[in-house]
Amino acid sequence: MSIRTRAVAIGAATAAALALTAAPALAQKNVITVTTPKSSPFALNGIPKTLKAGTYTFKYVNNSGIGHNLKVGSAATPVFSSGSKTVKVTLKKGTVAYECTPHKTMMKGTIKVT
Ligand SMILES: [Cu+2]
Repeated sequence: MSIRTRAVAIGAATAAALALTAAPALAQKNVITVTTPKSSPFALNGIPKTLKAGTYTFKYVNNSGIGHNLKVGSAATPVFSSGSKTVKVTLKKGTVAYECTPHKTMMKGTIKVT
């Protein structure tokens, strides 16, 4: 690595450290909105396939009129049929399962946590 390349690399590392320091102000970024629309009443839309390890608030908006919940890992919202509820969960590296407990044979999936 040349001196110049190294200087650029150190600059990038400093920028990354500053970004980490600023992260708490961006906590809102960790809100994930999940929806079940009336037009697709057994869908769980908006759940990412991958997430970085960390604490997230899943805001589940259920517009279906059918009683659903959102369980991510071991944390779950109550079952409800309209409006929205939130569930906060800390995700660790690995694979995390999510589901709607009353309909877990079809409303389910996994998130890869990196
Ligand atoms: Cu359900």
